[in-house]
Amino acid sequence: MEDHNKKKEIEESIRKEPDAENPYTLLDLKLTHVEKAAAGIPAVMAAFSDLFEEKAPVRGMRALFKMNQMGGFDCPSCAWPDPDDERSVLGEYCENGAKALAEEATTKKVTPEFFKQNSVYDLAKLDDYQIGKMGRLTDPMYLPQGAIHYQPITWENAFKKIAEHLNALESPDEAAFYTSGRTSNEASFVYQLFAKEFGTNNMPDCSNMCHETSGSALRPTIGIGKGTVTLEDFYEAEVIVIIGQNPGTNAPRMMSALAKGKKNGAKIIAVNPLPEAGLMGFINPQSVKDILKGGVQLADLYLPVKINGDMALLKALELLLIEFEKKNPGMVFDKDFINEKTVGYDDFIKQFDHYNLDELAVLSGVSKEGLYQAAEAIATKKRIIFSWGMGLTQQPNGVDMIREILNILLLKGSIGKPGAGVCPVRGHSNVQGNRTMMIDEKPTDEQLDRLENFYGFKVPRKHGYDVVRAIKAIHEEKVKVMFCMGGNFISATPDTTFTANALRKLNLLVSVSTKLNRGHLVHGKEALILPTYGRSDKDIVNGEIQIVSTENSMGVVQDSKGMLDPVSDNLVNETQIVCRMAMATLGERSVVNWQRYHDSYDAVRDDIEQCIPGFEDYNVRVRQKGGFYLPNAARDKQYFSKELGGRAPFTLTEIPDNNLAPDEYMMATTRTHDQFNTTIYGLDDRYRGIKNERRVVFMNQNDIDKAGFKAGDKVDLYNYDDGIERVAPLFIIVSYQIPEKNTVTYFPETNVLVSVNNVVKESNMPASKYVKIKIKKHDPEVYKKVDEMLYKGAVQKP
Ligand SMILES: Nc1nc2c(c(=O)[nH]1)N[C@H]1C(S)=C(S)[C@@H](COP(=O)(O)OP(=O)(O)OC[C@H]3O[C@@H](n4cnc5c(=O)[nH]c(N)nc54)[C@H](O)[C@@H]3O)O[C@H]1N2
Ligand SMILES: Nc1nc2c(c(=O)[nH]1)N[C@H]1C(S)=C(S)[C@@H](COP(=O)(O)OP(=O)(O)OC[C@H]3O[C@@H](n4cnc5c(=O)[nH]c(N)nc54)[C@H](O)[C@@H]3O)O[C@H]1N2
Ligand SMILES: [Mo]
Repeated sequence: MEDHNKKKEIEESIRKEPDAENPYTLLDLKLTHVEKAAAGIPAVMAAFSDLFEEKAPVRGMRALFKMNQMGGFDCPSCAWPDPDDERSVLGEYCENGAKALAEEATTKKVTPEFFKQNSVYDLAKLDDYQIGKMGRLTDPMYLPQGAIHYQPITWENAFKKIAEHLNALESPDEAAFYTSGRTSNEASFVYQLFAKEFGTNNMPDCSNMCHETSGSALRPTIGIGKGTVTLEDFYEAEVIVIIGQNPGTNAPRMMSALAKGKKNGAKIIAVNPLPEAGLMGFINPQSVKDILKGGVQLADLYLPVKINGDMALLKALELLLIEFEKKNPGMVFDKDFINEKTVGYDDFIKQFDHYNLDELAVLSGVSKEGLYQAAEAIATKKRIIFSWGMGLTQQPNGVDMIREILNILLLKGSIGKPGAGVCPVRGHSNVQGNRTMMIDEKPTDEQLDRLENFYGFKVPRKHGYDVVRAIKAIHEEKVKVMFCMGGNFISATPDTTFTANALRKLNLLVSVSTKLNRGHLVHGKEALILPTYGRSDKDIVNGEIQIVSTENSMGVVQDSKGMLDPVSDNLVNETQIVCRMAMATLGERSVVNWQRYHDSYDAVRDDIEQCIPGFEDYNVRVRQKGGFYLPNAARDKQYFSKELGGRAPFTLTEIPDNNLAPDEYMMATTRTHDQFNTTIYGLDDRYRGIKNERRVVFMNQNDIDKAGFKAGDKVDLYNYDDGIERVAPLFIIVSYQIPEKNTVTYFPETNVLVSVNNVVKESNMPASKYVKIKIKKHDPEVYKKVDEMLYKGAVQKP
């Protein structure tokens, strides 16, 4: 409660500070201790306190007990799967799931009256934390050209406006349809169907900033762009390598799976520049015994890799495995698997003539002992899982690094068998389902053929814009209308100044949202906000509560049924929004019966079944306890690349040159324990010992000394990619256990430093964990250097 009051006080104090000149202020940073284990009692306390803060204790608590239960609703937070059989009586949720729910269940409202009182200009001056705390959107709102206040609009007129704008375009490719990853399978399917019938594949989505890299590596190698393991596999594994991922914060329920695997004998290896609490230990908040003894140690081995040192580390493991195999032929590699299931083994082995361990150790930042221990841990084992997150996917050579992981698993035959395989841990709760439903800027011909055959209209074949290409196309005014199905485009994307300037050129920006965010404030010439239901809300169509379905990280499709009374009677569900937009825009042109989809999710599911393999008997199986697994040939029968007759190729990759100038540092942008992407729950990062401030930069003490700084100093961060000066003003130096020359900051605040051209090779994702920065003493006048239209994100002057 005390914490809660403190938070309120801060919230109010910032709001009282309307310093229009210099918008950058710091809060009262407090450093506590860095946690050695995640979860435990403080996690439970934190979860409940958020429900109070959102003025939703009773409805929130009732909902918590339904979350991730059979017959309940899918947690809106991460995409970690639920156990197939029994679910914990205390609820299959975690602290961060509870916070996500509190955000959604909040009874605070953003009403037409609110918009009358607050202009977009005033609201944009607030930070993302303050904006998010305003509450749930209650009514459709319209911002006319030149206006600074959104005004109410009827749903019918909103759809008319969208139709007018879309139909006025010279080509359908002048529109882009963005998707964040919470949208259900049903809404996703009709959404992409509409975009294709309208005539474009411009469907940038959050995958383009998240796991596109994983898909780009996995598909050509193992024939499917998804993971190959189930939850059971975690319980049966002998070794689990967690690389570039922070499960304690971002997939907390993964911790119970790791603890169970560990209890069954698995060794856990963590590869991360930061010793994250959730990698080091776990205190199961649902086990009294665990709490009393302070939890279980998780990582048996922690390798403090340098940012982007992972490629050198993986090559070092391979070099050692090759050496071990030479000494003990047949003991380390799975020769039968290599012969029958792979291609390119000889060339792969040959490259290692050029590598030596000393060099690889230096490049990776990990000691030779550490590398030896890791190689020994996997040398004689076959049930090996590699799981990864943004630490790998948001690196310029992320695709190659994931291929290198696959190389190791192929050497060991550790894929498509119990206890073994790849686990890209997805972000948004239905981001994987969105892709299965063909929300993709580059759908395959096979997918398009099926749609075309079923519906009988000519589908566009030209690939569309992904996120980075969409930003550039908007900047060049090649895209004039953007429709966002969820998400917060301006805050989630890189190069905030560039992107903001692009978005302002749009003729129309439409956002389908649950809550107010910066995406509504950095708008086009005209803008619309369309309020919709969240996952936990009752979704009633024709008098009946509907179920929707989602797919988790492990390819399980299951139902989700909301149970909270919506905050307003004027919300429309996402599927109906799409159907009404389609009818308004396409009218007689359409061959699709949109009214049928509008009236029944079952009808949508019946047609998904016709167009997407693996959904046979969709309406029946989705209602079965625990849902159903989608087919996965790599997992089910070790059938990999179709082009190679079912085999998987070894891939040759290179180690990047990561040299930095003496005054340069490498910056990775990450999440705190108190945010969901751009939704900021609070201002702490408990596990890393940070309280009350987000504008911090983690540095190694030696770097701090060498640069003549002290911990606690105020600094400005700069990036100079493409010969442009980008600045993020006013950060506090925090001395941290992090490799030298490496720094970590939080996004979205530092997205302003990520060049739109700093992308991952092949997947074209922003490389937001590989940003070269310079750190300078804070200049009180620095805000004047910031584009006058832009501070704390982006602000448009009235
Ligand atoms: N509570 C909560 N849950 C979430 C989210 C959230 O914001 N909040 N977001 C959701 C989404 S969309 C996603 S994609 C996932 C993201 O989940 P994660 O992938 O865990 O996300 P990040 O916090 O970006 O950071 C990943 C880790 O990468 C490490 N890292 C940085 N650079 C490197 C490197 O060069 N090498 C290695 N080995 N590690 C590196 C960082 O130290 C950090 O521990 O979580 C999902 N779940
Ligand atoms: N620098 C840097 N940038 C990053 C990342 C990083 O690690 N570093 N991570 C990237 C990653 S992994 C991702 S996935 C993206 C996330 O990018 P986005 O998915 O665009 O961002 P979110 O913050 O998840 O979107 C939050 C908004 O979604 C809306 N919303 C929530 N629930 C619903 C719903 O059920 N329906 C609808 N219609 N709207 C809803 C709310 O209005 C809320 O404000 O950010 C990326 N950006
Ligand atoms: Mo993500």
